Amino acid sequence: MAGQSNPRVRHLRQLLGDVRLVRGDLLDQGSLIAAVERVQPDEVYNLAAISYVPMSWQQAELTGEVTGLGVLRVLEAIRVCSGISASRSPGRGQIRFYQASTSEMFGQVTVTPQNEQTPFHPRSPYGVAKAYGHFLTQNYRESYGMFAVSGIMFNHESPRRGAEFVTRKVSLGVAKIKLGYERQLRLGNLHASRDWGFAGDYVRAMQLMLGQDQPADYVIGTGVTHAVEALVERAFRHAGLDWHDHVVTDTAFIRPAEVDRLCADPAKARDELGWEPKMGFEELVCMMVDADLELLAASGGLAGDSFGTDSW
Ligand code: F7E
Repeated sequence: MAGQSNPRVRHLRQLLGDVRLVRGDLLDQGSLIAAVERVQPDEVYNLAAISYVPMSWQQAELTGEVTGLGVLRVLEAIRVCSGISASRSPGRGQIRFYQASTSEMFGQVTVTPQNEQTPFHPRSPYGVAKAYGHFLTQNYRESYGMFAVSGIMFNHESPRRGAEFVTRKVSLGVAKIKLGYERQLRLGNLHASRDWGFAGDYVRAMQLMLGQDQPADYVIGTGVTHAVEALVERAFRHAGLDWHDHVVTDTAFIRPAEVDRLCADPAKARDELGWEPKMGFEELVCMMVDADLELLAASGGLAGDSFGTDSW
């Protein structure tokens, strides 16, 4: 389903080839019911959200509506279209539902690494809204017997990542500096640590989750964590540059509340789904830098110009 005013729809059309796009809006219950009725899907993946954490402080109410209540509307569309009544009648068929939950729900952790039992302490309106969607997904599974599951995904990246997120901001920044378009890269907190993996590996995990006999939630991450500074160092080194010569810390990119360190314990996914990440941190960072060097060389330095340079 594509949002009604998503500027990336044209870009999506080019990537998707023969895939048919149907409109739906997480703010509009009727549009979601109409989309589910029209498509009659076997599986629904809700990957839609306001997902840039700093934006969620600027637009906290909208984040609650889209990222939180949007999950309710998708679940309701599936429930209504499946003929499941509020009194838990079995309904027609079984549409399987995947909710993109997030490690941001763990937030300020007291236990490392984090698994499916780790308590939540979200540190942003985004994390709070995602926790609502997560519990609601569990609740519809338990209340209505729906096949509804959450993947608690740690950060997952690729060359298609938006340039406002730190991995892509760094890979684009390195490429611009290497090709002589810029001299500086302005970043926020270099000491925060994240468990970064390759998005393609995580999409494989989503599909595996919906292919199980029984619905269950899974933590998906690599189990290895790195500081933003290590990401920066590796990316600049790959391009033959020293980050100390180019990176400037800028308080404009410091968040009102930070999540200092996240690290996944993906043992359940490994044991029950047979899932393991195929790409490690170094390969991921180098791949993203190479992709942006190629992109910028082809576009004369214009790619990504509208992203990643504004503070939150
Ligand atoms: O920040 C630090 C920043 O914006 C990572 C989303 O997909 O993953 C993502 O959330 C870290 C933070 O991702 C800059 O303070 C330093 O500690 O790339 P990020 P995120 O906030 O972890 C989770 C799993 C999601 O669910 C989210 O939707 O990097 N950092 N300097 C910076 N971050 C940004 N964006 N820009 C900087 O200049």
